[in-house]
Amino acid sequence: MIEGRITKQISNQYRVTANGEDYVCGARGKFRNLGLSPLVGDIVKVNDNTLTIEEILPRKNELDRPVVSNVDIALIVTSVKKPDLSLSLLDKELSVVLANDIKPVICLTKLDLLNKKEINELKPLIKYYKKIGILLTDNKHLGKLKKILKNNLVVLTGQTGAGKSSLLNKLDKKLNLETKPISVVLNRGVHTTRHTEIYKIGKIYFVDTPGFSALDLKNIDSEKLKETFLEFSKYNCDFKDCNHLKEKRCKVIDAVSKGEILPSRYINYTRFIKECHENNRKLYK
Ligand SMILES: Nc1nc2c(ncn2[C@@H]2O[C@H](COP(=O)(O)OP(=O)(O)OP(=O)(O)O)[C@@H](O)[C@H]2O)c(=O)[nH]1
Ligand SMILES: [Mg+2]
Ligand SMILES: [Zn+2]
Repeated sequence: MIEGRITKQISNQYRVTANGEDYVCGARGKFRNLGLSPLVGDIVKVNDNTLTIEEILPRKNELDRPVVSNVDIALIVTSVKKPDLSLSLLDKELSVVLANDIKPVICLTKLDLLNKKEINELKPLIKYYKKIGILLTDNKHLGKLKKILKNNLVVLTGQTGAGKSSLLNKLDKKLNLETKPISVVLNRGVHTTRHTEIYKIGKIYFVDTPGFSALDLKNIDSEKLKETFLEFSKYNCDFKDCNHLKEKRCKVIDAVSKGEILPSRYINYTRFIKECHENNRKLYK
């Protein structure tokens, strides 16, 4: 028996990568009966005589778009200019990623387009996100980035034009992905059906669909959302299940007014929680 990861699906066959070798395998019929289908990303046990997948190890997470399991890191590619930095988008990506038990890593791009004043305005924000425990780096310090991502399964997220493809090209010179200035009209809406594939750049495993849409708070309830605002957890409000909205003597609201919590973080929290409630209401109708 060998243990490896499914790195590609080819109709009802799977490419399993184990110890650097690829095996094309079938799957036991019992999975179908159990309503369980092997997914790209799964860690599986394979019978090396018959090349059949015998066991799927428990998944730590499972994404819909792209369809992939056991994602370790979401690399949130965030440009600081062209397109301009959007803290609401960044906070939403962070929340969705954290709610899916994926570790977020922010990679800032286009820092070269900022002047001194703009850099200085950015510094306290960077410091804040680092302080609350989010890993943050940029597309200049590739050594640091590679070290963070090493041996992990990574999905990329970030808005169009943020520099995802450019970053991958820098990490692997052979890759040569198409990059385009944002002024170019993009062929959105043209979908070519294809299966998710995991490929390797150095010691990093990437999911090939750049643009995991982390923009959906669907399926996240307000309790979970609250947890994704990591910096709130250290405040013990008078009400044990305080939502930090209109409750009296809320220590989070207190911390916002004292400048301990970034105002944009709190504002985004209140917006997202509203979105969660609206989604939940739709669900129960
Ligand atoms: N000045 C500057 N330009 C950059 C940087 N990173 C990327 N770009 C440029 O930004 C544009 C968009 O980059 P892409 O890599 O195509 O962006 P993307 O995130 O892959 O975009 P989509 O594929 O549409 O989602 C290209 O013209 C890049 O050359 C950077 O750090 N600095
Ligand atoms: Mg791209
Ligand atoms: Zn509170």
